[in-house]
Amino acid sequence: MSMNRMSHFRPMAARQMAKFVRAYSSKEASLKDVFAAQIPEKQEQIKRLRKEHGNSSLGEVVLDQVYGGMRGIPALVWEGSVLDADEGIRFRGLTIPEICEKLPKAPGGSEPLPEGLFWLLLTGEIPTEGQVRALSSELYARSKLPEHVEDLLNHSPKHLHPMAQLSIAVNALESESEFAKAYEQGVNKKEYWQYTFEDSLDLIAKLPSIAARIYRNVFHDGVVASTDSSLDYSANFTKQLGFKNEEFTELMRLYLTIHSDHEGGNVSAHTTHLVGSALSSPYLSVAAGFNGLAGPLHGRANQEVLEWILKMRSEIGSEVTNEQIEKYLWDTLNSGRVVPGYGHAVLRKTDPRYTAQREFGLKHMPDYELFKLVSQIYQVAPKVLGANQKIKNPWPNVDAHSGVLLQYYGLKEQSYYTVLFAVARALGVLPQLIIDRAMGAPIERPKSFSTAKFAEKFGVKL
Ligand code: HAX
Repeated sequence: MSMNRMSHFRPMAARQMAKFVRAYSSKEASLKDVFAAQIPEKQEQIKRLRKEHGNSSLGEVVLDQVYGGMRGIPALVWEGSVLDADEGIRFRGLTIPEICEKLPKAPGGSEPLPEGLFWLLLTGEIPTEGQVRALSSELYARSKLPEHVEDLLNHSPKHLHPMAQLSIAVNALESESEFAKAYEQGVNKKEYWQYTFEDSLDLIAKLPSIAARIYRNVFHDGVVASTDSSLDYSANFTKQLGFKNEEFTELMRLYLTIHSDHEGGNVSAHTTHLVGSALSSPYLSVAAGFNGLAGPLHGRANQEVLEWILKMRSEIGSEVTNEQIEKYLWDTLNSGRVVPGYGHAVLRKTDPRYTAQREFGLKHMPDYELFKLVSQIYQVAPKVLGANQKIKNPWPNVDAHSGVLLQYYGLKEQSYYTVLFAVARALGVLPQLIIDRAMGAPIERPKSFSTAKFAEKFGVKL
């Protein structure tokens, strides 16, 4: 947005609000109109809830939760999705099969368009086909990278992990932040959400171009294909990565949709929210979230899984028996490492994101040897992990499956996999950042105590 466009924003006066509401009632209303029209009612709902229940208890917090990574403490507001331990994720109340059915598809495609999921997460509404096409075009129009970001990536050493390169590039986009510029000019806090919205769309639009540049620079010839205004977000992304297979694009649509959001407490979502609560721009907030996603216990598990599977194959050979898998699992556990792709801080059953990817595999590559190996590990691993009482969830998570699907289509560089996760995660964390700014969410500041203080509280002498 230019300075000219910026000067159009003033505190949302009744006249402007009426315009948003009028636009909202049109069937082809833009995402911004739809969201803007919802704000007063949502603000009112929160105000009423807090007025009536501001002092109601949400339960007790015990010491183990404090030392145990804050597991289960209800301490965050996250509108886009809620995670149930047994059922898995629901996006605005819809399960993965439901969103796969209801969200608009590409012409001739059968997987959901992630642009549609972004719309759903921000507004709680399923967009029309026309609205999603308009959003795809808008993202296309915003996708060009500033030269200095391209230069930074082109000068990054190839051995620098792709996630570190991604983080650098997203931080460098701060130069483009309309939110940061508006804040510097003293914009009214009621308008924060509008600049956050503009930055969020710009960032989402530019992420595939950044990710593709990293991929082409690190693993290929450094040449990134141009985008095409007639294509959707995922099709332009796979084009830029250098892939021509429509089935791979379908996988990307599913992949970006199901990796987007997993409620607010996971490291990448919580970090984005936390940093954003200090009114850092969407670029700085999301870059911080990506740094968390890069950890092996979180998003990087998708890289670790592939490495773990490939190592198993190189040690045992391509014909692997269940007994050999069991031994390999025990060897991993006994050497004090985790089995990547298994376990979860909240889930207590097979992750439906794993199941969605398995179904894609069954449809498109049932005889692929690595797909079959993942299925075979699924038969053995829960029993081995379940034998260890302290592991609360022996079932596979999203990362147990994603890598082999990518391998099948030729995206074989596993150190790149978390970058794909990151592109998807931005679609989940940015709606909440926009909502936070529209609802006037405060800076986050929980209370901490030293161990000595906790002991003193319980009358324990250390
Ligand atoms: N392999 C070995 N040990 C495991 C394990 C696994 N897959 N899952 C849990 N454990 C261990 C924990 O390390 C912990 O051991 P210590 O008490 O010695 O520290 C113990 O079992 C209890 O852990 P938990 O309560 O069951 O699980 P947490 O909530 O502490 O941790 C993790 C959840 C996802 C981090 C964990 O299951 C794990 O490390 N899994 C492997 C890595 C992985 O797949 N991460 C991706 C998760 C999904 C995600 O965020 N994707 O991005």
